[in-house]
Amino acid sequence: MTTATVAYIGLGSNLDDPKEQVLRASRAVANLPESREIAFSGLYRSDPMGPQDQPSYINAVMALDTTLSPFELLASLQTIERDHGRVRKGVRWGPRTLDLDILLYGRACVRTESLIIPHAGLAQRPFVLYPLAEIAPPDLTIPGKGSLKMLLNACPQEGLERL
Ligand code: ROI
Repeated sequence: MTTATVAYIGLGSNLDDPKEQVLRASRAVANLPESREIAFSGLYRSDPMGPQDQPSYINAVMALDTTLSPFELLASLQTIERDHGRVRKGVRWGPRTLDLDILLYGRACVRTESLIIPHAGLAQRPFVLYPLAEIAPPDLTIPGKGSLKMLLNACPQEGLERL
């Protein structure tokens, strides 16, 4: 028997009714094979990190119990992104209809071209840390980055609005 791992998925959108995009995507993630939703954070609105000439974002975080491998999970999330109208334009940090990121996969550390776990930007992003803190155990530590509490203390909630 394969034991399930708790993976945390970050969801984000700033185009085509972002709130609905995030909610629709959360249902698709919850329906993935070999996977069960454990928790879903509230929705958060924030100004774009990066180029400012784009709409504000809606973000949330989901906890998923899964026996999919990190790479199977990545492939599944990319399929959902495509099915939900994401078009990859060349613009770095440009607007997107749907962004699904593996933030954490148990205590795994993965470092490849296509996948980095824990997610590289996690520690600097209030729109990831605050929804994560809503649904994660209070004593969560992020492999290689320290305790979630410490990361929250170093990352002001400023500009992040819980809907
Ligand atoms: N900014 C916010 N507020 N939320 C996001 O999800 C987000 N995603 C991105 C970039 C463009 C870095 N900025 C973001 O990919």
